[in-house]
Amino acid sequence: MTIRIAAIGVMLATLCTTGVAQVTTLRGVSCFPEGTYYSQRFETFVEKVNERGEGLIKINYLGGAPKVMATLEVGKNLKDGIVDIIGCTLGFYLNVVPEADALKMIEVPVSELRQNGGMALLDEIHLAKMNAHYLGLVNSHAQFHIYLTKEIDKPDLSGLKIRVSSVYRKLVEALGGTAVTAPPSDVYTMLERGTVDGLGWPSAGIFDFSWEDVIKYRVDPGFYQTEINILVGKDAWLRLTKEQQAILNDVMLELEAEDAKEAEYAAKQKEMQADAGIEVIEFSPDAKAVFLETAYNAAWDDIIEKSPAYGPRLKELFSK
Ligand code: 173
Repeated sequence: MTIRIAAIGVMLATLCTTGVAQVTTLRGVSCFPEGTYYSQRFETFVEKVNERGEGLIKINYLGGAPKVMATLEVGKNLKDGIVDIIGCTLGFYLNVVPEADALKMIEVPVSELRQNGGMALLDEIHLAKMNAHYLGLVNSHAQFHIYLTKEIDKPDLSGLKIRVSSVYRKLVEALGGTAVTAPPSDVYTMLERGTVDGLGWPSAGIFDFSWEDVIKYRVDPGFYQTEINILVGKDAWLRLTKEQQAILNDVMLELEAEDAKEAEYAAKQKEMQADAGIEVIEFSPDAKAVFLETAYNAAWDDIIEKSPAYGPRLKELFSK
């Protein structure tokens, strides 16, 4: 009797497995190490889709870079169909979509981009260059900073080597510094050994990499705006039914709607930096104005030079 019940159990389990096999599975990767701050929104996205999409769609989260693949290869792997959905900042896939650099210049609410054609343009660009559908972005509402191991008293980085992603390259160069590209996972050793004298990074997330041990200063003001984009490979997207696509879109919109909490988190992280002994370097009002003007002009000049076709339109749609 017991054996017969067990046998029925096995049969049922097999039937269920056959049902589950019809679920569409997408392979997902984050451009940041698993569990770190800039992976967390994507990880929440994955959890919500898997809950909501049970029996219909499942994201198989493979983990984050550099463990599952090199940071600067995630974008290309999406383009080539090796993975299907990624959470990634522009700086790590600029080799595939140079125009994505403009994402750091978004000054209007993301909801406005859904109305004014900005999102549609981003989708057009990502489809053309990356073979990817632009689902949306999170982690907006916060800014980037320069962090240093050496003190400066004006916006001048002459003689200093600064770790950059493409986000900060032109600014660092415009301020006379030497820009050194490296993924976050390499930065601790570089700071410790003095290979670089600082880095560009947002207000949040430095504790994920223990950089507070080696960083001494944060330069204020912050500049540009952070983002993590959620991108789906075109082939994977087109394989989905309308219902499956709607699950991805709905979860995206939900995360977008609660994204304002990012600003509070950034403020909290700045307090934590102060507690950890990181001092703020603040410029005089004039120097501050020069710093910000340099940051914004260096970025837009570069974006428009890289993409005369899309650059001016992006500027128009993204600026206040
Ligand atoms: O690596 C970076 O400094 C970078 O470009 C970035 C962007 C968004 C969040 C975290 C880091």
